[in-house]
Amino acid sequence: MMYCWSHAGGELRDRRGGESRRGRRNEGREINHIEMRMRRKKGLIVAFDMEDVDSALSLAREMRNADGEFVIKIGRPLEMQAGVKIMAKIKEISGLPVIYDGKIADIPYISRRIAENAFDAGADAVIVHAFVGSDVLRAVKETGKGDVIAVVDMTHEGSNEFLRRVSSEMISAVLDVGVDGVVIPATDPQRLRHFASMIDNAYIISPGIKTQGASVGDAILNGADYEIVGRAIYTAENPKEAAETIYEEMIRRWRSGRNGRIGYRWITGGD
Ligand code: 6CN
Repeated sequence: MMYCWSHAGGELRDRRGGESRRGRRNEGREINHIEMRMRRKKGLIVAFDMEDVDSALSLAREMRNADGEFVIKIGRPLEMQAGVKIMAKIKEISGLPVIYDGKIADIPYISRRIAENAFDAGADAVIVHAFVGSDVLRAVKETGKGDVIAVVDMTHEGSNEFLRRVSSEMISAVLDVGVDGVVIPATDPQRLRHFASMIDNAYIISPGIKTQGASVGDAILNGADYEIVGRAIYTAENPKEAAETIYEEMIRRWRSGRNGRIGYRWITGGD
């Protein structure tokens, strides 16, 4: 049986969302993969893209007691200021799972080395670009050290030039490789809904909320598992409160929207 962290309180849960049990933290092996879809959780990924290391650490500390289901995504701007060791530190003081968002896009050997460095530094998951090809995704997956999340579409205007033309093909390819998660923008809800209907065995994380135009809850209502929010949280006067408020709003919309109209399997059975 595989176990993963319940970020609510350092408990272990079995992968199928079963009972939690305290005190069995290690059992002799690394247990740190995030299992969003399979636990049928809906949650908020807080993007730590700030460059001020003290603010990052202070928000991480506050997030330990935040009300809601949270994951922290560490981006390159913060990593470049603080170094790779920031991941273990943030993970430890927040008690939350950490995604390394290096948007890895290199040859298999280098991509694998970047991912290994991130996992060894405490990341539970890494984000990799799908456009570089299946061999890269396989190389990262083969590390066996954590979740692999593939980018198949992006929120910015320029993704219309090239990337969006091949999103469907990339989704098929990344599912064949067996990635754990997929990044799909919240900014085009119909497209998200369509892609979500193609994805069964991977969780969907969705950026573009608030600052980039999508409303809180848009992604969850269209098949995503986690919404990603950065600036609307870390530039707020009280970032922890902003995270809690956004999380609450997201869950409120999801609860009211899933009565009837939303028929995705993983939504109807959610907890
Ligand atoms: O909420 P914000 O717009 O401040 O930040 C969005 C976050 C950033 O960390 C950005 O790197 O989501 C990430 N993101 C990703 C893919 C994409 O297409 N668009 C994004 O904004 C990812 N991962």
